[in-house]
Parts: sequence; structure tokens; C-alpha cells
Amino acid sequence: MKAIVRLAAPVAALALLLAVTACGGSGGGPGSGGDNLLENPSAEEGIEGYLGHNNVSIRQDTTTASQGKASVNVSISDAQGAGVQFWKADGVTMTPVSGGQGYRFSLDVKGDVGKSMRLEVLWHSSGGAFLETSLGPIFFLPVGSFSQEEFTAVAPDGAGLAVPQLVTDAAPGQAITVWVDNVQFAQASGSSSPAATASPASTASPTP
Ligand SMILES: [Ca+2]
Repeated sequence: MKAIVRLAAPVAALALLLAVTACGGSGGGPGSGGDNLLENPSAEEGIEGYLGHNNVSIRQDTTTASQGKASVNVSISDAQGAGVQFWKADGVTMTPVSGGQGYRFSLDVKGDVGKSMRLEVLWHSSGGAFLETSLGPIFFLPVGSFSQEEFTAVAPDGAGLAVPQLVTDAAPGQAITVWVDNVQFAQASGSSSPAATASPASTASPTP
């Protein structure tokens, strides 16, 4: 009897391990594709990899978060196309991508006022030359609590590097503060998901 008990415990532990392994456990959530390609998605230790874009200051904020205990506080002046970019943790390396592959970009966001923002992905060649921008849908900043925004875009032919970013759609008319957390940029599962249309950054100013 004693021998059976001693045998059963390791078997049970092995079965549990296999079950956990089979589930993946990579934190991407149901329906998502690959692992997160960003290295500091939750900003718990600092803001490595987050870059202010267009006269913006950013800092870690340990007073509010959607995941863990810290988020990134983005102070945006009254400017169009201003916000925060997401690079590798060294702050100088773009995220490697493959042309023709879909990528899902998502983050949790809130603001101190309900101004219009959008997610974008800047595509570059593997040599670093800018190619084009994929524009996500415009959304209004949720005030008070974090909300997830996401879109999926297909990397254009010749793309080798990408910079996802969150920026103001139009000049907000005042300085605003935006908080971001749980930033994800990963290969989309399958190729049939709806994708944003890539278009040059200088065109297509949507009407409200
Ligand atoms: Ca966090």
C-alpha cells in the first residue's frame, strides 16, 4: 500500500505539469497568436522601451495600473500625432517582424479627459528604412478606469521591423495625461482576421 502511494504522487505531478505545458501559459489570452514581442509590457520595474513621441514626457506611475502595480504616465502637450512608442527594452531596437504576417497590437489605456487617440504601427525595412503606417481605429480615451484597445495589421511586403505607437488623432486642444499598461504586440493567429488597411501617414484624415 505504501509503495502505491509513493508511486502515485510523482505520476500526478507529471500529469499536472503536462497539462500546464499543453495550455501554453504564455499570457496572450484566448484567440491570440504568438508570444508578446515587447519586453516590458507592464512597466513594473520602470519604463524601459517606452519612448515619448512629439514633445511628450513619460514616467512610471505606481499609483495606478491595470496589471500589477505600475503603469506608464504619458503627459501629452496640445499636439497632433503625439504619444508614446513601444520599442525593445533597450530603447533603440525596433521589434522584428515578417512581411505578410498579421500582428495584433493591444494595450490598456485611460486618460484624464476623453480625447481622441489611436493605435498605429510604423513599418520599417530590416535595414531601418520607413515604409508605411497602419492606422488603427480612432477611439476616445476612457476616463476613470482602464479599457483595452486593440487592432490587427498585416506587415507590408519588405517589412522587417515595426514600432507600435499610441498617439493623439487630432490636437486635443489642451494638455492631456494618458496612462498605458499591459502592452502587447504579437503575431496574430491565422491570417483571416480583419486587418487594418495600411496607408501612408500623410493621407486619410477621417471625419469624426
Ligand atoms: Ca503594470
